[in-house]
Amino acid sequence: MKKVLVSGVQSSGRLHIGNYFGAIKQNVELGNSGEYDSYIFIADYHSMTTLTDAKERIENTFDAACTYLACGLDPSKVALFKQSDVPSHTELTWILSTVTPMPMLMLAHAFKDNEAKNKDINAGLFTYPVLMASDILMYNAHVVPVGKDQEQHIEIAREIAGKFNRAYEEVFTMPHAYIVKDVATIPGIDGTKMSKSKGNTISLFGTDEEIKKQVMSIVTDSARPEDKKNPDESAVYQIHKLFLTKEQDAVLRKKFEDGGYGYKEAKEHCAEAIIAFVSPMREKYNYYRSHPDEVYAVLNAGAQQAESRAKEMMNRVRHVTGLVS
Ligand code: AQP
Repeated sequence: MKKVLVSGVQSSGRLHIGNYFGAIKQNVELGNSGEYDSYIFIADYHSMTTLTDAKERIENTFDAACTYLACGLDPSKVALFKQSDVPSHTELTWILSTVTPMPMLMLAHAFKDNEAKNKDINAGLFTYPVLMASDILMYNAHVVPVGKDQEQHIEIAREIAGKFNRAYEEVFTMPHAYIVKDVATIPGIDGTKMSKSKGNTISLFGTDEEIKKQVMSIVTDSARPEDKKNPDESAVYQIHKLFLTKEQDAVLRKKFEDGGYGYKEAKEHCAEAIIAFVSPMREKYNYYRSHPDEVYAVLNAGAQQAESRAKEMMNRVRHVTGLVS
């Protein structure tokens, strides 16, 4: 039997190059390899913890599907689906929440960060890691390709799986995070982790003008063009190198280290590299955006595949918990 791969992306905003390098790229490569039984979902239930605009959620969900297809995801090898098309994710969430220790959720980063900022925290945000555990355990995932920020959530999913298996029967497989070290945390234009919610993103499929504007806004220090610069402390370098070969990267590093390479010029080169890289994918993206029937057909087929697997799992879970005899 093939190992199972599961991953998701929230439909909480437009996807950015952090989402691409941190997760989407690996999801597409591993999924298309045919080595795994792959389930990639668009996490619209998750997006409800931060987004209350229905039209925006529909648009973001469609846009995420177009993005995955444009990035090369092969729907004949990967079930691409909308999370809420498989409503048993929420039933499993309830069941798993009954074996989840509250203190563990209180240590989750998303909860702690928002609490520290005195933000209004809804119960959905607090129990978000349980929904994520349900997304992963539903399919008995072995591998979950994600960015570094999601590592803790995979740990929580493992804990919950262990608690359930000990309380009832050995139902769930232990999932493993698949994190590529070099791209674990892509910085945003302000130098902190690129995030949809922080407005510090470079859109994956923005127009040339949008990409240029975002890149020209990358925060830099006050070094003059002639000054030597430490590439490892520069978000311009960190972002630009994502689009380079090893050899090109070495040349860019040296330019920063030698001095005589101003930030304005560095940003212009960075924007050119991004635009050259995304242009062919963006053409496909525009194609899918103008062919919604094709996109929804992929999502519907993916949902059927996921639903049939989820049904098997829920039958088992209902039996071992005594919800059905
Ligand atoms: N900056 C990043 N570097 C590397 N990986 C990243 N990911 C997100 N940002 C970076 C990875 O992308 C996948 C999908 O993320 P998500 O949409 O489910 O939610 P997120 O991690 O919370 O992403 P954002 O953009 O930061 O969204 P908001 O602002 O809504 O919280 C995940 O695998 C994630 O690790």
